[in-house]
Amino acid sequence: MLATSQTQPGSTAPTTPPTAPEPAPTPPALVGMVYIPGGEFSMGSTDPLARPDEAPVHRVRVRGFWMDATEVTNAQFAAFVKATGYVTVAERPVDWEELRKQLPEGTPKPDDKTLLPGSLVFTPPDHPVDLRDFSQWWTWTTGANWRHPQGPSSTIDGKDAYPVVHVAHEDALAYAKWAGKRLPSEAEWEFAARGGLDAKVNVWGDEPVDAKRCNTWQGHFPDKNTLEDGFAGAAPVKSFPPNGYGLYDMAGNVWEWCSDLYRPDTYARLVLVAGSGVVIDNPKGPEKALDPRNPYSALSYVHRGGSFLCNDSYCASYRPSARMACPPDTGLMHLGFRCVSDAPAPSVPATGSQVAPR
Ligand SMILES: [Ca+2]
Repeated sequence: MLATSQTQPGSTAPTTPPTAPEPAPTPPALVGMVYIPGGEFSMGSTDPLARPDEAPVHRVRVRGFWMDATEVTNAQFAAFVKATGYVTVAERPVDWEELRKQLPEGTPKPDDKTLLPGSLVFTPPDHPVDLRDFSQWWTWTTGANWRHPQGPSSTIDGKDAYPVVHVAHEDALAYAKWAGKRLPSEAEWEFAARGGLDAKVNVWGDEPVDAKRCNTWQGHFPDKNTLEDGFAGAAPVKSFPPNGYGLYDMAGNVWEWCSDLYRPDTYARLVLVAGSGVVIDNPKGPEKALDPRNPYSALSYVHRGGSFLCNDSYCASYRPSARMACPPDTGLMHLGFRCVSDAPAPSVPATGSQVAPR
């Protein structure tokens, strides 16, 4: 309009300099997501902190996909529950017939009180403990679930922006289906976590972890948390800087479920089949799980990224290559998820503002 009003009578319309086309608006279903361009990367790690299941390092190619910029929050999960009436695994009575399949044969049925709905809550001891015995700091807590993360007397009031926790794998799948999304594969998760940096130890590069980079544990685990990062437990999403793709909390805060079943030798088996040096295309995990930590469970799914409990003395799993797993019905106070989408790539190449407004 301004250019027209300034046009002199009889003159031709002024030529305006060409401008870059406006990025296409992000579809509502993708708000809060970041487009991760596909590519190749070195999956796994040989870092001194790496565990055997992170080897061998091998080349992997993934296709482009959208990923939630943050862990799924309490507000987002509450919207799902409100819309669907969904009841999480931790809110249902424990199914003894299912549970006994994950226990040694002949395990007696426990007292009915211990089969009431509940989940595992981090209960720090006040003294150093044997780090081989996680029962020293995890307590089965009746009434603990996503609405009551620390137990029945706790709430999520005022914690809309905190990551939802105590979600079992099937809870995460149910949310993803409702949202028109899916869980990421291990390969997609690790590619995204690396933020465009290949073969680095951490999501920010090779510099060591510190309290400004992510929400982990400072001090002596599990009895003394010095709180240098300001958080004893989970932090609101986006409390720490994003990675190179604009993804938050890919290191620490809460663990994140993936779609793949777990085996400690996943990578060795892939390389054996594909051949050494071959780029493995879009791996989706093994057909059957094998989890030495849960030897009686037929299913065990990968989770990634570490949590507010990660500490180098025990579990340096804030590294993007670190792998962990649980049976699908497990809920934990430090385990959540984020989703991905196979929606088409944005029509205009992203220029650093891929994150849609929330
Ligand atoms: Ca995380």
